[in-house]
Amino acid sequence: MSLLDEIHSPADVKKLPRAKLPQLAAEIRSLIVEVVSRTGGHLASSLGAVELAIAVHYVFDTPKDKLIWDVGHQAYAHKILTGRREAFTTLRQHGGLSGFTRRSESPYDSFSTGHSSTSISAGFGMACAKFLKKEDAKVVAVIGDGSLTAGLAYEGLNQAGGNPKRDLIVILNDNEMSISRNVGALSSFLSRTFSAKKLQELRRELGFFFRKLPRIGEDIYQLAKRTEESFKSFVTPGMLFEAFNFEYFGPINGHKIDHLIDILNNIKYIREPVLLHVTTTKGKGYLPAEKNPVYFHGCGCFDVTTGHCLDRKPPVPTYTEVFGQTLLEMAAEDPRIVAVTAAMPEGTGLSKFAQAYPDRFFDVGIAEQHAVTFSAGLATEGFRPIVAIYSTFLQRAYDQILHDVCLERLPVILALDRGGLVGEDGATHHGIFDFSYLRSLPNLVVMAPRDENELRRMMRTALLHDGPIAFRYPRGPAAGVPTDTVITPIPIGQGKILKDGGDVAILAIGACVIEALKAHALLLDQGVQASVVDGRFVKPIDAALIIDLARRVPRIVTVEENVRQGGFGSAVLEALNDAGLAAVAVERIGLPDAFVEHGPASLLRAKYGLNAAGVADTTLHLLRQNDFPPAAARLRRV
Ligand SMILES: Cc1ncc(C[n+]2csc(CCOP(=O)(O)OP(=O)(O)O)c2C)c(N)n1
Repeated sequence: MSLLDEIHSPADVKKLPRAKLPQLAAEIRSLIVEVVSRTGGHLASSLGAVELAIAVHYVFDTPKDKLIWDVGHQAYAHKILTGRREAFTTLRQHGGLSGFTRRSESPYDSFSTGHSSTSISAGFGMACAKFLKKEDAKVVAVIGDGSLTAGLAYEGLNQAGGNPKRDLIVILNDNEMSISRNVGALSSFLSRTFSAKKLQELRRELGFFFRKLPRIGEDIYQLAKRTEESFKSFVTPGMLFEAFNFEYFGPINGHKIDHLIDILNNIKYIREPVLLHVTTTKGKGYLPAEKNPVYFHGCGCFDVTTGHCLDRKPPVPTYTEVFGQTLLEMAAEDPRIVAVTAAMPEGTGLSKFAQAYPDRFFDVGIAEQHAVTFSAGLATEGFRPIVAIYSTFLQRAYDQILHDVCLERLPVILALDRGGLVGEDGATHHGIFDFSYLRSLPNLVVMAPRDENELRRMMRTALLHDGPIAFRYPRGPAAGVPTDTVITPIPIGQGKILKDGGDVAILAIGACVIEALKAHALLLDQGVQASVVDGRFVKPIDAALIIDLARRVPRIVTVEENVRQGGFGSAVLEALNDAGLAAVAVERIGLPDAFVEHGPASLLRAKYGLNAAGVADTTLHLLRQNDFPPAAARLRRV
């Protein structure tokens, strides 16, 4: 019988003798590999944190003591140990366990996560609350070295270190990797652990030597020890955290459960901020993931024996690939083009650009705010920075877009990847707010391509535009249309009528246009002649086209993969209202004023009426409600 069968909560872990814990770790690893091979997920990060999860639950009294996993993508072992072993097979499935930590999922998930670098701030908030409530509980925040590249983490360290009476334990899980190799001064600082280890050996040998010297030996030893302490702080990572008033311990091997437990048992009694530096191997225990941690950071389904990906490669390139390839082509012609990513060169399709133009490529770490203001700086000097960031993560940089880019009309190009529903990563990752949050900013142009050819044209449009401009495109395969060899720009603010029918007009934006075109065919089967318009621009919207259309076809359906409030449909309503056409019947299809759960994107699209059948259904509903046709009862649901 396996040990895991007996583990229903951390209390059961505590019952195990320490000698059994490595076996427990091995069983957890097998379960994680087996399940993630079928569901996809953040394999390498979670495999690296198995011993850490066991040790923390062994030593601390969770959920009374609070445990926060930064990002939450490495918390699979934590889920398995905290009563979710059986449900673990539903990981990232619609209705199943989330791929991140969720307060609504378990009392052991102290904080809901998904976006990085929040753990220290949230943890310190909890520590202060415990202090105010006079509750004797510990707060432990586990953060990766990648997540420690974000400014937010330092804001937390700064406040926590300035209030030494509120104790907080930060565990730095250092695997030298973000999604790709970690970048910047911090990562080279942390990797000085080798010299730290060497230093410890040296200290031991010297201490032994000095103490053996007759009479003066002890004095020399004490002097050397004091000097060494200050010397050590120059060459070890401890210096940084000690400067923040954190008591620093480590670096220790994060796969040796015994050591972890010993040190956690010691530091849990320290009544001031503590940082424990733990070194781990990303993908630990599963060779394919150890060898290729970038691929297995967030992978699809794979064959456990070979580690080979089982997801079929789509027959057409993804939007991300088209973006990356087109940027390469454009950069060859235009030396002003520079590319900026916030720790996601692979995810945003910029790896080839980085290889071809290392001097014109900037990975700034998980620092979206900095990425935008840094790009504003580049733009003031005549460069054309393209900042490629997932729609959901660009939310972090709202004020930088407003204050540093739009206010100054700087020609920064925002490429928002993963716009719309992203699927299994769920509520923290859907890119469904960008139309609304960008549309309110003066001077900013906001576009969304319906297919890859339009994406390329929008990239050309952006490069020719002398001001801030954004385009957003979805996750996954493009539409599969042929692309023009000569890329022509699109006049700013110009939509396009793709089908001209007099019964109803469907105004769509982005990839929804393809669904609208399919809905057009479904409606024709029902005897309905629909116009289909590709809005192309969320801002400035093509008001002239919309008003002209509304005068001819007074029933309008708008379609967008964005929340309904403040998005493309709202822009259409405003344009109609401004033109005195408020009486036109408008139905807006989009996402509700709620957070959308995780699940396959196709399923979510169907659920929220964003696929062709949904668009046709809503259109028929609008027609039924607006006296069309006279024999409205004949209209079937599709
Ligand atoms: C604000 C934000 N930007 C980007 C990401 C995407 N992302 C998820 S995990 C990750 C790397 C985290 O590295 P680290 O903290 O070292 O954890 P590891 O996966 O190496 O264990 C990134 C960039 C994110 N979750 N949040």
